[in-house]
Amino acid sequence: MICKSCKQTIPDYSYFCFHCGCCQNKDSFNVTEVVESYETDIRSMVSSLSAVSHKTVRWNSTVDSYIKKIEMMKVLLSNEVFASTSSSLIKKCDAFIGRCKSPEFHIAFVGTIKAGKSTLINALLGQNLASTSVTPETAVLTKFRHCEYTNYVRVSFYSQDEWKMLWDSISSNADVFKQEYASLHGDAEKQKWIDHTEVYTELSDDDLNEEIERWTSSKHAEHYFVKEVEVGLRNFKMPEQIVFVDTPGLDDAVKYRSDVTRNYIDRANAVFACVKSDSLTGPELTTLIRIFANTSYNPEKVFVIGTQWDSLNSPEKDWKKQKTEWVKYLSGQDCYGNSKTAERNIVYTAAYLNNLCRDYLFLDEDQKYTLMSTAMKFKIMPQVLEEHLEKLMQMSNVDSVEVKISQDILSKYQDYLLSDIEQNMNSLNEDLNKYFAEIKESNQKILEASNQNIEEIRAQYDEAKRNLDQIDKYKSDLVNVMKLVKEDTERRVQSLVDQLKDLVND
Ligand SMILES: Nc1nc2c(ncn2[C@@H]2O[C@H](COP(=O)(O)OP(=O)(O)OP(=O)(O)O)[C@@H](O)[C@H]2O)c(=O)[nH]1
Ligand SMILES: [Mg+2]
Repeated sequence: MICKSCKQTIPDYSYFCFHCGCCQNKDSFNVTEVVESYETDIRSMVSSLSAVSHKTVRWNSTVDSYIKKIEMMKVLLSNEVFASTSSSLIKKCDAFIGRCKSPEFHIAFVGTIKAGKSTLINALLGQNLASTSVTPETAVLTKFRHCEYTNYVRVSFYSQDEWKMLWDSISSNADVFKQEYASLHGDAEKQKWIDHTEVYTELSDDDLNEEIERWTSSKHAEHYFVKEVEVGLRNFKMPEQIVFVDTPGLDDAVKYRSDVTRNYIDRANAVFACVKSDSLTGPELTTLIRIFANTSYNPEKVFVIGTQWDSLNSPEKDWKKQKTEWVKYLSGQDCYGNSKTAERNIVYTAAYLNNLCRDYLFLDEDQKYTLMSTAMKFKIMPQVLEEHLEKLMQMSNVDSVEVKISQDILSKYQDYLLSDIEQNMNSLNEDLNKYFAEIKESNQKILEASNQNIEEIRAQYDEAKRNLDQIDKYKSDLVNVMKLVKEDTERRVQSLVDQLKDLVND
C-alpha cells in the first residue's frame, strides 16, 4: 500500500510507515493517545536512521552492505524505546562491525638470527623502518600496520612476573647477553620500565626510524623491558588489512622471547620462514620443522623464503640447485606433505639488493660499492648501473613476494574470512529477528490491552447508561402514573363534590 503521508510504498500489513513513521489506520484504534505516542517514537527512530553516517568499506562490497545494515540496527537499538533491553545486542553489533571493518591478516616473519627478516620487511614496506644490523638486532615483537591519520608507535612493557619468567629463561651459556645487559646498565633502566603503562607517540615520517629503533633494537637498554611494539603507518604500501610482524630470531638467547615468537606462529595467518639461500643445513632444517609444528597442521600458510639470494656465488644457477634440494627436504609429512605445495611456497629474495636499488640516490660510498659488486655478478658494469636499477630490482624477486601476499594469501584468507563473516551475519540476524519479534509481540499486547480496557470501560458506561435510561424511564412512568393518579383523583374528587352538591340541592 501507499503511505498516507509520504506516499512511499509500504507492506499492506503495516500499522506505521517505516519511511516517515506515520500511522496508517489511526481510526481503527480506540485509544488515540497510545497510537500517537507510538507514532512519535517511530518518527524519532526514522529520523535517527536518516542520520546514520557510513564510511564505505572497500575490501568487499557484500561486507560493506552488511555493515550498513548493522549500523542502522545499532542506531535503532540505541533509541530510548529499546535502550533498557538492547545493550547486549548493541555489543554484538559493535563486535561484528569491528570485525568486518578491520579484518587483519598477520604475516609473521620468523627464522634464525640474521636471516634477513627485517630487511625483507623493509623491502615490502618500501622504506627502511625495521632496524637491521650485522649483529643480533630485533629483540621485540614489532607489528607494522596501516593507520588512517598520523603515524604512531605504541609500546607495551613486561610486568614484574613476566620479567621474572624472561630472566629465568635466559640460557645458562648466554654470557654475551648478560654482559651486554650489564654494559647497557639494564638494572638501572629496569626500575623505569617494568610495569610501565603503554607509551603512545605520534610521529612525522622523519622521526619514525629513531623511535622504532629506540624500543626494538638490542643497542638500547629500554628494549629489554619492551613486550611489544606496534607501528601505525599512514603510507603503508601493502593492502590495509595486512599486519607485518617482525620477530626476534627463533634461536634467541632468551628462551622466553623465542617462545613468544613460536606462539605467534600459530596465531599468524601466514608465516614467512626466512632462511639464508645458501644454508639449509641441520640447524635451519630443525628450525623450519619447528615452525611447521607450530602451525596447527596448516602447512600451506608457511612460505619458506630463501633470503640473501644475491649472496650465492652464482645466484640463478645455485638457487635452482638449492630449491630442488629444499623441495626434497620440505615435502615430507612434518613439513608441506607434498612436493607441489613445497614447490609453490618456496621463494627466493634479495631484499637488501632491492632496497639498495630503491634508495640509490641516497646511498653512501660503502653501500654504492656493495651494489656495484652485486651488479657485477649479473654482468652489469658500474658505468651502466643506473640504467639497470629496475632490472636488478626485478631480479631481487621482492615483487613476486608481494604478488604472493596479495594473491595467494590475501585472496584465500578473504574467502575464508568472508564465509566466517556470513555465518556471523546470519547468527546476528537471527538474534535481531528474535529480539524484534519479542518487542513486536509485547507491543501488540499493549495495544490489545489498551483496546480491551476501553471496551470494558465502554461496556460499563453502556450498562450505566442503560441503567440510567431505565431509571429515567421509571421516573417518567412514575410521573405519568402520578399524573394519571392525580387526574383520576381530581376527577373522583370532582365527581364526589358534584354528587355532594346534587345532594345539597335536592
Ligand atoms: N647481501 C644481502 N644481505 C642481506 C640481505 N638481506 C639482509 N641482508 C643483511 O643481513 C644482515 C641481517 O639482516 P637483518 O634484516 O637485520 O636480519 P634479521 O633476520 O632481521 O636479524 P635479527 O633481527 O637480528 O634476527 C644485515 O647486514 C643485512 O644487510 C640480502 O638480501 N642480501
Ligand atoms: Mg631483525
